Amino acid sequence: MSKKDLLSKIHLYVIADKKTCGNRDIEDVVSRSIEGGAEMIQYRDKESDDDSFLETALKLQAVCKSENIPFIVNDRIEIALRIDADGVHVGQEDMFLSEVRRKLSPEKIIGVSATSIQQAKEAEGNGADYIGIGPIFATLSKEIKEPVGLGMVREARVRLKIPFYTIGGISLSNIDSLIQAGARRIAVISAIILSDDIKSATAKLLEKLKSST
Ligand code: TZP
Ligand code: MG
Repeated sequence: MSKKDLLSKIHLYVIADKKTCGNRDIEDVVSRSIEGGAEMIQYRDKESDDDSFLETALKLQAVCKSENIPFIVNDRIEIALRIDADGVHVGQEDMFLSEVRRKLSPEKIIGVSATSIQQAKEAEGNGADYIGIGPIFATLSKEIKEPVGLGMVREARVRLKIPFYTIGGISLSNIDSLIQAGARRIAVISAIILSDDIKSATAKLLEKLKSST
């Protein structure tokens, strides 16, 4: 399947953030979220050194492979290349998108974070495969200034051609408003990872997304 077809089917993206996992076993967190219906996994870890990042990435990649879902590496492009991950996710402050694209083979997925429509359009024009839009709501998982709010979702819906994942503070308590604003894809950290029942928390969010399409 082409990455475009693949992404068109992916609505629930779970970000396995090492710091948020705390004492929880990240492999177990990922397995349970996949059981609940997570459709793509990103490994995000801003603190570990490359050796331990690599070790964890290989474990999570194996879990994703066995479940046949894409595995995306946040930030560390050299590690993504080394393990032949399905793609990378980069922020505005990371490497130029053109450089990332040059390093990765064309079938690999590149996701880019955007906090404005202008950034999102620019990434789209420069070859991103999907955009992460947010933070939509307040979040504790990333240091941010102001949430971008639902207005940006409405605008993204009209202006972007590639898939966009809304991100930031998304939970069962606000997903209805997000869907109403036009979001069909979400990327989630804490509402899933910090849940007492990861499988069920994932399944409930997926159910909401499914009933909106
Ligand atoms: N980028 C924008 S908001 C965010 C990232 C990585 C954090 C999302 O985490 P949570 O816990 O789902 O709000
Ligand atoms: Mg980054």
